[in-house]
Amino acid sequence: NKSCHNVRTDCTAPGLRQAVLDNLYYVSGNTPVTASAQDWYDAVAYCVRDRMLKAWNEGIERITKALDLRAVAYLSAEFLIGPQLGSNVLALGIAEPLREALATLGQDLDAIVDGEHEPGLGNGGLGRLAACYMDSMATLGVPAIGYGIHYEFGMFTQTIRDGWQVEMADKWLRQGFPWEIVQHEFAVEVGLGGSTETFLDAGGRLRVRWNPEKRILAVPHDIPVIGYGGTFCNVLRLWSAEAVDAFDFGSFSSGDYGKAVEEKILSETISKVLYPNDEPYQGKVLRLGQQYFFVSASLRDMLRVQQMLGKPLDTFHTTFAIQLNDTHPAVAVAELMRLLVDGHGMEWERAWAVTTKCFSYTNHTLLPEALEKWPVELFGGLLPRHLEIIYEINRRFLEEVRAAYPGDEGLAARLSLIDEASPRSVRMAHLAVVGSHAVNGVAALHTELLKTHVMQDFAALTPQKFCNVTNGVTPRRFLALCNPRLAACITSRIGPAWINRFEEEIGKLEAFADDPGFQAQWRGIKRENKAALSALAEKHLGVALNPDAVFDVQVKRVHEYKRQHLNILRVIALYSAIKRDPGAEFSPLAVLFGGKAAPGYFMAKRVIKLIHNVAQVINGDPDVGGRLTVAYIPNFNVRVGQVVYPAADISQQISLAGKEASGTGNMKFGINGAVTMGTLDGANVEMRQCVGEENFFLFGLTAPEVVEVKRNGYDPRAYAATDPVLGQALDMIASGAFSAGDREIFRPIVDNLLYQDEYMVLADFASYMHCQALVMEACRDTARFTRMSILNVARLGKFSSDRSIRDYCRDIWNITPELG
Ligand code: 26W
Repeated sequence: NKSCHNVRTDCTAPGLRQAVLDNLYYVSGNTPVTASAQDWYDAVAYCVRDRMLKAWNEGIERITKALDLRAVAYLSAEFLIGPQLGSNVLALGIAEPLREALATLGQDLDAIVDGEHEPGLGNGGLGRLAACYMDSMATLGVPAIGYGIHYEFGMFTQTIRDGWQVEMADKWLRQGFPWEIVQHEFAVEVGLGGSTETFLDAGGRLRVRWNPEKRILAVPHDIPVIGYGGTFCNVLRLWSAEAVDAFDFGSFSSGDYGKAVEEKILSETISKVLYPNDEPYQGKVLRLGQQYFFVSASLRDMLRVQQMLGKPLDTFHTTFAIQLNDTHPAVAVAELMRLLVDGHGMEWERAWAVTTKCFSYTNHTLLPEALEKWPVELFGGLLPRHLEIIYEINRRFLEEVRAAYPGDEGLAARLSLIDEASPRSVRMAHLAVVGSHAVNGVAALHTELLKTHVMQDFAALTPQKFCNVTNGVTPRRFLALCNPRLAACITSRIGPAWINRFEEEIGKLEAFADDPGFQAQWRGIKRENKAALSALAEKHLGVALNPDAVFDVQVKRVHEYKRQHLNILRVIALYSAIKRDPGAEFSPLAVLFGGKAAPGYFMAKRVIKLIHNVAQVINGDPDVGGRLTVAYIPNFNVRVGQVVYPAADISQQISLAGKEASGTGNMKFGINGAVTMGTLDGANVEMRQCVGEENFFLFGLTAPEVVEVKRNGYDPRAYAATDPVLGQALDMIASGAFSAGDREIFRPIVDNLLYQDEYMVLADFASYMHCQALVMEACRDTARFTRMSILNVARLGKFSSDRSIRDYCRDIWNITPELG
């Protein structure tokens, strides 16, 4: 109806055109003549955001009005949401009219979408998982709020200088972020430090009061998360820290301007920067401050909703199911107890019942060095009241343990929330388990290992708490959006329902696995995607990648347990084989790497340097003649991933069995038609079950074999001595073949492999090389390999995050999705 044409809601091409022009003029102060690329982006982003606001406002009302509704509160220190414009356009279904509208203005929608600088508010898997789950909850109609931190600096930008990683600050807000709405009226104060005191309340009861030394203002920044179809919208609420008072007028008036703003600066450091270390955690007080800051603000926000609904506090768990994404927000258990007991005078037992019914905890790692433990002294200095509460939770918990297992003091010590070894410390995973009604691992193998190793005592004590929810990824961003060619091809055969019913629909593709016409189309698309990635590599790296080569890719954080060095040893062995017999047949292979190393991770940074040096030698060797190419894609992030996954033929998932909790990159590659070369680790195990063993390239020790070999005394040198291919690859590195004769630069890597090799690279090498030969053979048989690729997509329906969210709803949250 043209008469009620509305510039903020109209989704026709002319309406969108007018909206963009209006924004350009009234929001950015520009005309099409003066507008920069950023101005066009902003104008389009605000135009798209306007069209989300109906669903957005209905979403807010839903949570704050419905008395009988249980919402998920997803607590996560990281949300790696990726670029927003493209995914929101997809969800609203306005790509075509918007493209047309922009074309009439001489603008290209794809170029504008590609120009977005993503908010890097996460390290890797855990943060991206949180974002996929937000997408699935909105798509399935699960009312949810994501609570996290509005870091001023996200994940660093990785640049490469002379083969070394160099970190640069990521000031992602420099150009503004059109998707967020600041909600000052919902700001809350958060205390830190100070001491506690007891007092008698009006009813004559002994109560405790915390007198924090300082207070910080937590200000919510809301980002809408709209589901596919555009009708259901949730919110991601990220807290940023501000000084309670802008500055100290006392100091200001007396002329000490520096001191006047000091407090402001100190307060704001809380949300200043994302810690870029995943895994080995560092006991830094600022990190604990960040965790408590966002947890406290979030719980107070939830209690505000509870009170606004007029519901009594002892029904709080009927309003919110609170999910702890790893232990980073685990202090929430103590904070909710404090708010209920100290703040509202609730009896301990009642408060504890409410608390445990609210919380559930997802564990994301088996690595012992990643389990968070805070020295008691540090913890008590920052959160004195919470330490007392944790002691009380522990006292009551150990009383139950001792009643159930009298005389077993070893068991009590192992289960205790406090590690008595010096320095005494708070075990955050134990706090999370005791304070939750459900604990889950992120893949079947991972959950099994949790129950039998890392948490075996807890599993024996409360077996009913433990369950598995295998991770998933959103097929919207990681197929429909990032691989439009393949998406259109799939839709042309099975219709579009796979986009929000992936698990149910994608299997229909299997019928076309051997259809020659479909196969040719499939290969053509892969080739176009490879050409697109090649163009980027050419532009940014000056490396020529042959789109007819097999693209073999490993992109993920750089970690010894993920074994990028196993991959590069394989590359060196292939190179040696070519050098030995340059005339032998060798089908073109491009081996691509990408990923960031934690800035303080010595070995990981040296592995990055090694890969670069190997690349330089191989790519420049005329004997190789371009048949083997190695490239390192810098600054791997969500945006880069969206170009890389669609272009891969082979996905490298080669962690030592028992170390990778799940992996999610494996799934992103798989649903884009890459065939996995991998170990029986994390979700690889289940992916292989789904695609069939003949469509998966397996190698390496199994988790029980790893334990067995280590028990018998693992000696990496024995492998180097008996396998000439391995011995030679190591010798080449050691002798300086990739470092212009410098024998020192990579000595730490070679020595570590020969004398320690904690992640058993040498033990798995021969099996990996054997597997490589099978891969090359399979790739030569085009029809067979295309069939493998199609079947990988068709049979990975289970790995949609929609399935994961349904699992959480049914097994943990007791919530029924409103859609689908
Ligand atoms: C305390 C420092 C720290 C920071 C982040 C420790 C641990 C983390 C994360 C748990 C690391 C992470 O991202 N883990 C990954 O989580 C993914 C989602 O479940 C899994 O797929 C990966 O296997 C797991 O390594």
